Amino acid sequence: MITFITGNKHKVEEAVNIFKDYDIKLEHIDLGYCEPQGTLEEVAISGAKYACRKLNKPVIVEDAGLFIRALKDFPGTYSSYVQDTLGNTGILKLLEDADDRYAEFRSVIGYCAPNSEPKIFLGKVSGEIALSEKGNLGFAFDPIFYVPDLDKTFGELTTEEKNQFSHRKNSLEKFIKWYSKE
Ligand code: ITT
Repeated sequence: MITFITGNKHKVEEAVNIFKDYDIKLEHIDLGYCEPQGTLEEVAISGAKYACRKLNKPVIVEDAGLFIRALKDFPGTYSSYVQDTLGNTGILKLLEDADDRYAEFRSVIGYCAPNSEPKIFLGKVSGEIALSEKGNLGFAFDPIFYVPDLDKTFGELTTEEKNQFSHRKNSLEKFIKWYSKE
């Protein structure tokens, strides 16, 4: 049994959908942990250590973000705050005149079990910032994250569809592969 520590119900829904294909039980707790300012990796490691010590059982946490090349990787580790303040309209405005619209979603899973060192697993997905919001599925930046190969934004994909490509799918799958061998 693994406990996923997050306050984001969309993350839970996606993780449940990914874990269902494997023989690993997942539960979810919204423990709330203090995120230090730092890289995704630093936040994932400290969150996993903290939650594991607190609950005394194996846990995963995830720190994720949207990294836009033309904005020097902004909002990156500030994604959650920027989504709540500037929102998608604000990001579109910042990129109004940008030719380079390349962006990446990154997800780092931090895993920690009692009496062992934490481990991290990175997943990414490449795309572009769309010219306008499209679709109302998914959450946060999904309607402005355009995937050229699909000719769709993440906001136009069901959870099932998003889970075939997403940063979260990639990081969780790396974790699951490693964990299954342990
Ligand atoms: P927890 O820390 O409790 O897990 P959170 O929403 O605060 O939940 P993060 O600290 O990892 O999660 O913040 C990442 C932010 O990046 C998130 O709030 C969204 O705004 C954005 N984000 C991450 N993954 C995303 C995705 O798959 N689709 C759209 N936006 C995403």
